[in-house]
Amino acid sequence: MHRTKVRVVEDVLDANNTIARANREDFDRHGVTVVNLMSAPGAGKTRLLERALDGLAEAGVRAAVLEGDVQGSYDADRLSLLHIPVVQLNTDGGFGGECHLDANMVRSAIPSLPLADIDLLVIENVGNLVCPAEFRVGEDARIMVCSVTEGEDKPLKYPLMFRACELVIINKIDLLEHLDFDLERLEANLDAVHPGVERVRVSARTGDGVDGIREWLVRTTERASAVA
Ligand SMILES: Nc1nc2c(ncn2[C@@H]2O[C@H](COP(=O)(O)OP(=O)(O)O)[C@@H](O)[C@H]2O)c(=O)[nH]1
Ligand SMILES: [Mg+2]
Repeated sequence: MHRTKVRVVEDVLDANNTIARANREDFDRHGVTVVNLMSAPGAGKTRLLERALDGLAEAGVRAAVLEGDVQGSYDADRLSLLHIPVVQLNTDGGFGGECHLDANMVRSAIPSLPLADIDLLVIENVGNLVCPAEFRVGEDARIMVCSVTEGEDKPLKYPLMFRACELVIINKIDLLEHLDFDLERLEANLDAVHPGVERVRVSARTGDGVDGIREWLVRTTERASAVA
């Protein structure tokens, strides 16, 4: 009985990986670098994108966003103000209100994406600390956002999310003076599950540290297009 359940999960993930590879081929064919942005709900993904994507065109990177939400288009509406292409993907519309994006959902959005006109696609995943890490969607890199209001223990409690990423953004540092939060302890917990993972300390509210994210996005886009 137990073994049957395990088999079903393996099959689902195998099928997902096959579709993720097809997505990746489509992105590569158009020379588009894809970044999967993950976090708990409210960690600041959309606010960070509002900050970090502003000014990216001046750095030579044409960006678009694929916005994943269970329902609604609140974040997509906010990001549209940046005058970049934004495509909304709702998981309640035929996808059962899933708590993460999977490769098939992203595949369904590909015809709506202007792949020929962009260099970078950022996918804002559904806010969740467990499922998004299990489902590759055809991305080149993953960013995990954790905010200082979530507690220092999150890397230890949700290690997969913190292991399955190339950059960790520690957000909301403007709030540190009001909190009983130990940044060094968070970073030590991070190193315990993903030793040496690249990290930046930022405040999407004040803009402190956001240049580091913009530089990382430019670097990652240049590196991926050099390999392609
Ligand atoms: N104080 C503070 N609030 C922030 C910061 N980043 C985001 N927020 C707030 O946190 C809430 C959730 O942000 P949002 O970007 O919607 O999070 P998402 O659900 O991860 O996309 C909003 O009220 C933001 O204004 C930050 O750096 N500092
Ligand atoms: Mg959001």
